Amino acid sequence: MSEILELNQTNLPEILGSVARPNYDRTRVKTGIVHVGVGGFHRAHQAAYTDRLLSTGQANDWGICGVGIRQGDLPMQEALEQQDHLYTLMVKYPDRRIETSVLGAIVDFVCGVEDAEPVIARMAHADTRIVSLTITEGGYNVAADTGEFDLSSPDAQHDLTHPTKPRLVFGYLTEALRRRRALGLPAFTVQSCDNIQHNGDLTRRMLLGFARHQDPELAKWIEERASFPNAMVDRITPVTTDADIEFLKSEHGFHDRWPVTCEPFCQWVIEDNFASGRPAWEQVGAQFVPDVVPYETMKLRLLNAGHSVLGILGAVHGHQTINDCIADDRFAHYVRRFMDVEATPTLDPVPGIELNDYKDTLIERFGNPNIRDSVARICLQSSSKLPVFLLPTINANLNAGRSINLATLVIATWCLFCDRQADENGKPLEIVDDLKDELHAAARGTTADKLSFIKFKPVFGELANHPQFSKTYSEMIDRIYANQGIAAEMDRVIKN
Ligand code: CS2
Repeated sequence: MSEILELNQTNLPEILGSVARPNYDRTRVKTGIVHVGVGGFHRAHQAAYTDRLLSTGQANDWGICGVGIRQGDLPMQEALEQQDHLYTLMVKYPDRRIETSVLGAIVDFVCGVEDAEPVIARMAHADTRIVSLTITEGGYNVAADTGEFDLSSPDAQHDLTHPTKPRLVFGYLTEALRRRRALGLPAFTVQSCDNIQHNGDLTRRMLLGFARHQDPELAKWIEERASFPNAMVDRITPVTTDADIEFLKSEHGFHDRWPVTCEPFCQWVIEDNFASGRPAWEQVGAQFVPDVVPYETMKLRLLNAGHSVLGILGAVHGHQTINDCIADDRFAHYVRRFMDVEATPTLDPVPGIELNDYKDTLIERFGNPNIRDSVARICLQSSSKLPVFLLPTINANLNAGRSINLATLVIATWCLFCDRQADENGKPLEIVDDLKDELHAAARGTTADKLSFIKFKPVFGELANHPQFSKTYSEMIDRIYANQGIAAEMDRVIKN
């Protein structure tokens, strides 16, 4: 076998012609976007759109500089640095085809872990017009009780008094904006690309919440000059596996330390509210709309909730992947019923989208046998997902007197998961969640008090006090704790 090439700019021409690669001169690309939180999703989504736009030859101002501000970002920085920030996108089709391209939109990477200065300087640089974020829910530092910026967190306290040595993204943004104001530069757009409801509004509230306490004058300037577009982001991006890395070696003869895999589907619906210009992402498939809310609500309540339905029920039943769940007719039928009977009645019409088609596409996407998205990934951090994906649907249906059974079984099964930490065949299931201990303790209380789990207010709020919900839930708990199996309970719920 011939030598395996390391992926980098020098070796790029040697890589097999079947692999697409940047057709633009990366040395001429300026970094108009600074992105915090370079993980799989950013690389399969925003950076992939941007790569395609750079390929048109008319967007040279919009390269991306990756930023890491946490210890956990270092492995990605290291991998990318060794390959001149090139990486491979492997798009996996249902017919088992894999479309392989090397992307070049990330042209630089700076890290703030040891020294914040290079990151602040890059954000404050005249070329920077957008700072975008995929920092996950936890990165927004929201106080659970008020929904406002959590000033009491140790990192927030630190950042308030150490403006040039920030730890939180909001400390970095504030300092960079302070410098821009001093230099007479325009403010930038802060663009959240996290899968969070009203992500732009949340970012704005958190940044201003922080800045007002550090420098009220500056906060006013930010409020007037910066912008925070909301967006709905969508592309299923499973965790990269060693098999993906091996595939590139054996099929294409090169070594990428950290490729990213994803499905063919890709969607980005963005509010057109950019303080200092933006790439023409609409030329490569993004959609700019005046109001993102109907799109994001549809996505959270159908796609993400659908994932949680399959992920939690599937994990306890013993399925490994979302496509395994869809290959099981009972699960495919259950999730579609959930979408039709419980989620859809809570949605407003979405401009340009026929919900039945959207749901058909979702079932196809979930069923893609090549994507092998693990139920474990879906179950990660359920304590921050379910209050956004599933509980609003339950609450809306309770208020309207509609069915809640399909969704309630997911909550009861999540209790069993957190209590037993094993599937029905006795195989261990791990709770990977910031509230792991609290969830386990609440679930363990079920034998003494059937409602113990749902009395955990940081996740469920007042739901346990709702008579219809607590009745439905406790009857389900009785049956599934009697070890009759999740499948039997799913059948019972579908029949009723
Ligand atoms: C998933 C999402 O984490 C989850 O529970 O539902 O990561 C989902 O794959 C993405 O939002 C798709 O855009």
